[in-house]
Amino acid sequence: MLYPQTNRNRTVLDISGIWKFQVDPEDFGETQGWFKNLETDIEIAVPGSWNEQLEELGLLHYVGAAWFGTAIFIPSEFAGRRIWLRIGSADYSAKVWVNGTLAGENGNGFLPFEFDVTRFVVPGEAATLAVRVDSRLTNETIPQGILTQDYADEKRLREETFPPARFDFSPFGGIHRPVKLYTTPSSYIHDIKVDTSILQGQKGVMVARVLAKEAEGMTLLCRVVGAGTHPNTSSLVRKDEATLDLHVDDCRYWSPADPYLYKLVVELMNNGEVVDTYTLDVGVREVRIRGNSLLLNGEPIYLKGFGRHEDFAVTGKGLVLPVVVKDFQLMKWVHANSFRTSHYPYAEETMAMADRQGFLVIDEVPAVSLDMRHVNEGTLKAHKEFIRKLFDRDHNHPSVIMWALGNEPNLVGEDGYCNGSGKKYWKEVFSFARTLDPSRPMTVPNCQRAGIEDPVFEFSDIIAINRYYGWYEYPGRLDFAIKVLEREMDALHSKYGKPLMMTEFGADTVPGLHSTSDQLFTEQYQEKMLEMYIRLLRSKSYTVGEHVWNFADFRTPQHFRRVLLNMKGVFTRSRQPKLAAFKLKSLWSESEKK
Ligand code: GCB
Repeated sequence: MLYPQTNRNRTVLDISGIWKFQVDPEDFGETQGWFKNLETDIEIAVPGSWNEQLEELGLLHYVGAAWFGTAIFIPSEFAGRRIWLRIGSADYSAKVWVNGTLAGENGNGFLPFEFDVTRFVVPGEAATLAVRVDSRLTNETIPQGILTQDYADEKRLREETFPPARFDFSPFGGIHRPVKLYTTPSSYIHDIKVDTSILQGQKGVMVARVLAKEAEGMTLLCRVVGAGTHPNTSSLVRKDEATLDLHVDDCRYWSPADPYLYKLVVELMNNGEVVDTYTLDVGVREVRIRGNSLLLNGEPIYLKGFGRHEDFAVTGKGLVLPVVVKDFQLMKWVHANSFRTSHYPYAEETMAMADRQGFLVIDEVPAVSLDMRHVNEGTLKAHKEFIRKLFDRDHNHPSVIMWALGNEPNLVGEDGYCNGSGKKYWKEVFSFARTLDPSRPMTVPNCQRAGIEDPVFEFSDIIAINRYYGWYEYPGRLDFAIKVLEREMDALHSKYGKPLMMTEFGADTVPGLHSTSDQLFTEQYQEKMLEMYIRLLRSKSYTVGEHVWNFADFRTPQHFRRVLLNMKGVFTRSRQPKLAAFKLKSLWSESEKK
């Protein structure tokens, strides 16, 4: 799916802003026709979560349906063009009406969706937009949901959170990314997928698969703009498609040290006229695994960085561009070169910035803490659909060097997971994902509880582990914790013979709390624990990365083990550094792994 862009054939209009809002806990909005007229005085910012914005209306923990409405004006210049309505994300599902008519639905939170709304609007006239967002999750959604009753039924009352969630981040609801109208011509470039590889002698190859609609027999012209030499290529559109091979001599490869982006200009031509244009940023790079190493353009690369969250005070999960910029600044300051989009796809604006800033990204499908006892055919179907849509959205990002197809299955220790349900499930998920993208390594971060027999290890290209020895286990006993960890890492490596990375390790830390001895929650304890883990990881020849949990403190559902936030951030929720930030900065400024 292409990100909307304004160029000589296309126009984008951002219609985010302050919209009308109404919760619908009884779920009668649709039968009462709220999509025709949303009568309310309540206002809300789009993008933004309702939870903290409207806390005073009792919505901090609200999970359910809610309505968003706005009046827009369709510019006269849109006449004769195809008009699209695109929502960057709405969590977790949404139904959209334009001028009172249903335009479509979407069941994939964290992902963009769009509808051709040309027939519902009149250029030069006003129009109304209504969106019903539902933040409820079920056993058949990705992520999976949980109900209050389930904790009792599963005899896990001590684990009950409010609101209930299968994961450790607040289930914020809302329209979380920008809403845009954009136009295309009636014959248009619908999609472009570029695969890149490198050849001996500083040569780069881009293979562009272009999908063009209503364009049978037209010509696609591809031009590369940037360093080196690169002839133009053209191809006829047959059955909506064309594949173009572009060769770049003296190619400047994309890497964290030189995140060089070519511009790939694609033009749809009819009788010598340019009918549509799209310009895509392309980084030429190749990711491989060889032996114990992760290679970028043939060179070993070691990942230093964080598991993160999209989370900020008041705005919740809503996209705030200054926070995106600040977070990249802080990651650069601390000498991180990578991050994982734990535990869901991040905003397209963030992914594009990672391309430009040279960050290596592990892009995660929100199959977080899947409970195999509640997984059924519907869950598997939803999981595959999510993978297909995420791969589709993020295929062209050079920054995306690996997919995480989920996180921490078997968190609650289901019987039979390791030698039964888990193996069958993950085998299916991995082989499906590999048919869609054979070029990138794939993994699923494993939780300690699933142990070293977790079937995800067999299918993963890189062993990814989340470990909290010294925190949830062996609290305060760091020397012992590190010994246990080392034994386990060595056992994993000798069993699977694959590169290993630590995708999570960390300690909750209250800023301002200090101690001269090892004491949980102090800034010294976090600093010491992170350093001990990092020194161990670097002493092993088979490790390829260290991602600290977490970049910044983030809001979680209520539970006695969380004081509003998960406080494992190296930065506070408002992005102030804790002591450990300075330690990481010094450890990560060493250029070599050891
Ligand atoms: C984990 C989860 C992450 C939690 C973290 C923690 O293993 O992957 O979502 O936030 O532990 O702090 O408990």
